[in-house]
Order: sequence, then structure tokens, then C-alpha cells
Amino acid sequence: KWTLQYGAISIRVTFMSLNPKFPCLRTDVMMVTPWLAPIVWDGSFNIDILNAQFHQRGVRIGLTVFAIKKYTVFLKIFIETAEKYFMVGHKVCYYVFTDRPQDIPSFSLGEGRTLNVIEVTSYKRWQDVTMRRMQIISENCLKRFIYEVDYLVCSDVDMMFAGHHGVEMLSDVFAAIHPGFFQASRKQFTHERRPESQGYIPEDEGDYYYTGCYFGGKVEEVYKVANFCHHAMMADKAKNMEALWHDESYLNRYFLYYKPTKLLSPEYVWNNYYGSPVYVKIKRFLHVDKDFEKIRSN
Ligand code: 2GW
Ligand code: MN
Repeated sequence: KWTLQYGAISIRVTFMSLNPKFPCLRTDVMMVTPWLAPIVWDGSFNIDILNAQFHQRGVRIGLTVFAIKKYTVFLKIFIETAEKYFMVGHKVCYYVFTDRPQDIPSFSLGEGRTLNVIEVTSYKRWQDVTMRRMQIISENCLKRFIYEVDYLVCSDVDMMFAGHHGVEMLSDVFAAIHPGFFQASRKQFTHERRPESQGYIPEDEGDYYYTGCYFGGKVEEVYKVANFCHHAMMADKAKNMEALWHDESYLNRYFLYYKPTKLLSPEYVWNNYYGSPVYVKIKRFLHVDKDFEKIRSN
């Protein structure tokens, strides 16, 4: 415990974050949204305090990932790097959805960590493969996740963890800022702009451009996100429409009107394509290079 003196006022400090050694403040980036949701950047949190809080609650975290068709090749690096960096020291359940369960290797997992392989049917069109994730996630929230975990994190599989991903991410509902749009202006956001689509965001609206490849929250909240996106897609499909960036567009629409309670900075979903700007001190999660031709052909 420390005492801080502000003129005549002395304050007993019990939080490490007020220790000058742990300032928890960044002045070079936006640390809070206009609706007062924190934006998580390196240097903005004290992990020891957060770990103690989440351990006290015995929090269980689910990580969902889809490996359909040839995308099963990405799983090994994804899980192996998650073992190193994702929620280390907490209870973790991986949920791997695949049409090829026989192709899923076995992994040696850390204590308190389990991996469940769940067989699902595939879709012909790749757009349906990526979009139907929302339906499958929402169904499994009700069937399974709600009984097994407290928080869910939903991720693309063509990714590798490269730095700490801990409980600082967790909140009722969180989204990650797309690394390509952190410095972009609103009119550059690639939202769906056709008013007829369920993914529509007017030109003069939209807070951030969120990535479709990483989001999460409490199971109840993820259910609402995924259920909304699935039904929005189905309504568009009935009109023979599909939003510009598929599931990502519907996700952005949801988050415009049901704002996330925490945002992850692009540290949490980086792509080396965007280089190394100074504000990204750690690249915690990286898109894996893929041979588009090979991996996306049937
Ligand atoms: C996807 C595109 C073309 C051909 C196949 C696939 C495919 C995707 C597949 O054959 N098998 C499969 O399991 N997937 C799953 O969908 C996998 O989990 C993958 O990570 C995810 C999204 O596809 P991906 O990673 O190829 O697309 P990206 O990296 O361009 O994703 C962004 O845009 C997507 C919508 O177009 C999604 O919103 C995604 O969340 C975004 O990151
Ligand atoms: Mn991807």
C-alpha cells in the first residue's frame, strides 16, 4: 500500500495500477470508446490483479474454432500456440467444429484444458462455410456451452497466437478492431451500404470496423450475437442477397446497435500485411499466410 499526496489531500493507494511502475495508461492511442468501453492495449492493464479476480470466480473459457474441409491443416499451429498463450492458468475448453474428425490430430494439453471435436456438415459455397458458423455457434450456446463454460471466444482457424491473450479480454460482449481499419475514417469502413440488406449500416453511422475473426463474451451474449447474425443472413438469403463481407458485415451491424462492452485493440488480431505501426507494441495473434488457390479449392 502507498500513500499519494495531492496538496492537502493524501490518498491511500491499494491498487497496483496507481503505482507509477504500473501506470495503466496509454496516451498515444484511444483507450476508451465514447460509450466508455475499455479498449485493451498493451500497458493498459495489470494482469496479476485480473488473474486474481478471475481465479476467485473460477472462470471457465470456451474457444470455438471451425476447421472445415482443407482448413483442418491450420488446427495444429492454432492449438499449439493457444496452449502457449491463450488463457494460460485458467480452465479452457476448445470446441473444434469439423466435417473431418478423422483428420484432427491429438494434442497434449495443459492442466485444466480439454478439447472437444464436434462433427458438423459442410457447405458447398465457401461463403456458407464461414457464415454458417453463426448458426452452429448459436445452437451450441443453448445445447452445450451454457452448461460448460462462462465465457466464449470465437475465432477463425487460420491464425496463430504469438503473445499473451488473457482474461483482460473478457467482458460481457467484446469485439476486436480490424487491423486494417484502426486508423481509417468512418467513410472508409467497408460496411454493407445497401439499405435492403440486414447488414446495412448508414454512411454516417458505424463506430469502428470490427473483424469477423475474433469476438466473444458471456455465453448468453454470444448467443444473442450469433443468433442475430444467423437470422440476418437468412433474411437476406431469402431476398437472394448476401452482405459485402459475409458474417463480418452482419457482426458489424449487430455491434452498431448493441455496443460491445470491451474492445480489443488490433494487437489481438494482427496481420503482417499491415506492417509494424508504432502503436502496436505486441502482435498477439497473427493471420497465417495461406496459399489461397490451394486451400480454398475443393
Ligand atoms: C473460406 C473461404 C474460401 C474457401 C474456404 C473457406 C473456409 C473457411 C473453409 O474451407 N473451411 C473453413 O473451416 N473455413 C472457416 O471459416 C475457418 O474457420 C476460417 O478461418 C473461417 C473464415 O474463412 P477465412 O479464414 O478463409 O476467411 P478470411 O481470413 O478472409 O476471413 C474474414 O472474412 C470472413 C468472411 O468473408 C469472415 O468474416 C472471417 O471471420 C474474417 O476473418
Ligand atoms: Mn481467416
